[in-house]
Amino acid sequence: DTTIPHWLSKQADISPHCSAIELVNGQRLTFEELKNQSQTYAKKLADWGVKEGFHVAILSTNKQEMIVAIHALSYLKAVAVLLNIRLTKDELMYQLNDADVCFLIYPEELKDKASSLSIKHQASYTEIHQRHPKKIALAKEIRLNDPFTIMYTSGTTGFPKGVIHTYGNHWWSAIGSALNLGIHDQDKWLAALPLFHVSGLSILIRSVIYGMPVYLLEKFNKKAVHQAIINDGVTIVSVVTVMLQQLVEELGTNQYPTTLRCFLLGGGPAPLPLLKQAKKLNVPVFQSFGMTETASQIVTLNANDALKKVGSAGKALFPAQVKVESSDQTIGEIYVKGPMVTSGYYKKPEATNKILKDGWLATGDLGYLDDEGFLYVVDRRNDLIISGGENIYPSEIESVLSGHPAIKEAGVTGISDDKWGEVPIAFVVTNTQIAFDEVMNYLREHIANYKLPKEIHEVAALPRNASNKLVRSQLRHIRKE
Ligand code: S0N
Ligand code: AMP
Ligand code: MG
Ligand code: MG
Ligand code: MG
Repeated sequence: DTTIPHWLSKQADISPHCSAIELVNGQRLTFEELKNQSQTYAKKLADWGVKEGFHVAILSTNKQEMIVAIHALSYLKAVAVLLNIRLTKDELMYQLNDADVCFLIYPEELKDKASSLSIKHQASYTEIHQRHPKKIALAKEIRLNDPFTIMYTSGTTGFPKGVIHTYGNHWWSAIGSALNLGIHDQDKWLAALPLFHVSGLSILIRSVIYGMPVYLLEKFNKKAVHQAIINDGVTIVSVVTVMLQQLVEELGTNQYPTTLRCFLLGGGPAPLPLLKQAKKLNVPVFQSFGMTETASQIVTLNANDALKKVGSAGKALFPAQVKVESSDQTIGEIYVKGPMVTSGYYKKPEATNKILKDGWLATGDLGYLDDEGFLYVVDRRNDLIISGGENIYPSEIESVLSGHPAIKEAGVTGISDDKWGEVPIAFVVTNTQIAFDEVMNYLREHIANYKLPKEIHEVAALPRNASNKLVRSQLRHIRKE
């Protein structure tokens, strides 16, 4: 079991006066300040009752306090359960119960949402600040095998599963990224992606391990990102496709300064026309393939190959491997292996064993390797819809729809969408007549807005195969009839 010094304490020792966090308003926090704030916060959390091994949920937009809270939990050896703020009460309660959460932290403006959740111990950042630091010993070391974070990802069954990330998963992910992109003196990584996804969280971890500032945006806004690149010396920006699209639009016929060296693009497919346009404008896009289970990118295109392999997700990062299993040596399921891959889902050994064999993770995604070993992702895992980088499983929407008394059964599939990439549409067989608005209002109570179907079609029957299983791929054809 490998042990390293606590990474934030270590960075505060090596580069105390370097910037750890920069905000749009010019405010900044050094590593020494971040360490001090996080340690004090840890002692206040301890005063509230948080102990080693406890699961503490954070429901928050990207705020400095969120970063402080995450590091504070590591000083207590507690586990951070990171919640997607767009989810409904039902969806959040499912995750809170499943993850055995007993404490919940949130910013003041999310108080209403938080109080609707039946978690006994809950407090806003401000309320925790008002506590007295308890005199306790904080972690001086990090054991790489210990769990650090849990975040939920939906599954084909419609029930989200908690992906456990150990410190080691995050450590190796950060190292793998550095061995590909390098660490430059002036590096400053912009975080506009939510910190409750590993896309955002991984930026914080890289920051602490590299001694590099995070430029933190509370939420994505194309003008703010543009300005940060032009005026504030941001060198790397993590993006999903819908963000890159908006940024390229904002850029127009201008060029970014040469200080910008990388848009790390992940979280879903990238349309070829967008990649080609970016190439034409000298926008440095690095496509990548990764998932929550791989603690961020695991396959990434590097700078030397970016131009000649447009459309490829690249090669496995240094500590990782990728292979494609197919019967005919062409397109098949993508498997990945490496120390950044999760050891499994929280309390779900069966689901874990299903995807992990001999260290290889079955991604469920389809692709091929070209003759030089570059990965091309051609199709995603079963039925998964990715809208603006957020995952939606048809079964989640179907089970909510069929829970309505007027709806007998439902089928959901994705259609392509200019803005979001893909969006869900639904087909329902009804018992009694029901208005579209009524269905939508009912759905809004149960599922996050980004999951709401853009169309609902009433049909006489759903397409089923010989064994009576719903054939989702045929749904879109019914729509055209
Ligand atoms: C794209 C985002 C920013 C859009 O959100 P925005 O503009 O803030 O929306 P709002 O103003 O809050 O809401 C406006 C209306 O739009 C709806 N809406 C919001 N998001 C979506 C969506 N995704 N799809 C459909 N509709 C959406 C709202 O509901 C609202 O409507 P009303 O008013 O009716 O409620 C935002 O969606 C976003 O942040 N997306 C990205 C999420 C993300 O990070 N995904 C990646 C997850 N994957 C991973 O973490 C693994 C891969 C990875 O690590 C990675 C990924 C990318 C880059 C790098 C890496 C890496 O390897 O490091
Ligand atoms: P998540 O766990 O939410 O991050 O979702 C990860 C999923 O996004 C993967 O399983 C893929 O289906 C999809 N994905 C990630 N990277 C790519 C890529 N480069 N091309 C196509 N799909 C991708
Ligand atoms: Mg917006
Ligand atoms: Mg996702
Ligand atoms: Mg019903």
